[in-house]
Amino acid sequence: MKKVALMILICSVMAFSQPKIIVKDPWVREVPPVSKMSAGFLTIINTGTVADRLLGVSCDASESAEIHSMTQDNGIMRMRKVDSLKIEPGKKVELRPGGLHIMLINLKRPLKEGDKVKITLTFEKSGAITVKATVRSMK
Ligand SMILES: [Cu+2]
Repeated sequence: MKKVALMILICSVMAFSQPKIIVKDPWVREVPPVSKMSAGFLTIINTGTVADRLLGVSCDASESAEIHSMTQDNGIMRMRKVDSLKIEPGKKVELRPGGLHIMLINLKRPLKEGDKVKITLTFEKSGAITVKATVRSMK
């Protein structure tokens, strides 16, 4: 009986030591029809007890997608590919204009305000999470 109780305790502790990822407010920037690139933004929240890592992104509206950071080098904005993004427990990471973003490369269709696109985020521990992002105008 005691052994069983201990087992249950260990199992429940293990079950709690997990990341819990919530993806909020996904949206994609509207671009002119000639544009082959756009960017997606969202907030990733980890309400779990251990860190997780965003390993990759994809989008149904573009041939490929990458996680990018944006930094200013002597007044010039530069984008760099980020291999992975660590999401600490109890923390949130915001992807927003001027900072981290999801680069949508080679758009398959024009993105007009109000359109919906699917963005899939692949996490090391939480697996794949797909969200529906709304296309928004920057104006
Ligand atoms: Cu970019």
